[in-house]
Amino acid sequence: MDDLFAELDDGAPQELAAGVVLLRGFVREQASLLLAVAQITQAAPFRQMSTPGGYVMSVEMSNCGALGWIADRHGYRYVAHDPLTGEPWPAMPEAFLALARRAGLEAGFADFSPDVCLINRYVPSTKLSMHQDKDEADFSAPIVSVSLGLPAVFVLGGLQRNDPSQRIGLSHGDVLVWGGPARLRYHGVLALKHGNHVELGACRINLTFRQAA
Ligand code: MD3
Ligand code: FE
Repeated sequence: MDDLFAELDDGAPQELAAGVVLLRGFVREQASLLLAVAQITQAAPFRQMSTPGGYVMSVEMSNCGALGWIADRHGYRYVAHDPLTGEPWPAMPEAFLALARRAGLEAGFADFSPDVCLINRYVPSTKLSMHQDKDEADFSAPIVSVSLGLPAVFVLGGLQRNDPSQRIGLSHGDVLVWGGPARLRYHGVLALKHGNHVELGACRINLTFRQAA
């Protein structure tokens, strides 16, 4: 497990594969991000969504921004209103936008302008099965992922479901940016291991910034 977290925080962006850039320890405003997540999820509570196939996802999700990603029996899509409350999703905080832009730029993607932040909450044993992120209108925009709380093992596959995969450890404050030739690679998260994070307790939060419209 140790070398999954190799090359911890020497400051430089690491290109793990074409279009996949890891920024170890990139987040400098953890406390304010976590406060914002608490405020957002007070208005738009974390919930487990059901897939069209009838499975309940183990990860709990919420969103902020002009749009939010949802799954239900009809499929996967972006919607402007939270189906739980009927209200528009909470606005994306300026600090979220600034972080996502700064990460995109650092990874070589200028003009990243996300309209969605999907917020994923993992507790021990929560996992995310291998999938592609393909519900966005334009795949030329990258996705920026911010990891907070307990460490997780992220699985990076290829463009076909059965391609070989590699495993990457993601810790509190790490940012992963993927785009270009990597934009449609399969990926997932292994079951979260037990642990206690100083700020978040037995929990991992992942923010994914997307340009959906
Ligand atoms: C590399 N979230 O919300 S983010 C998702 O940690 C999702 O919660 C995971 O996958 C999480 O859809 C992983 C990192 C990530 C996401 C998508 C990728 C890395 C990727 C797509 C292609 C390549
Ligand atoms: Fe994904």
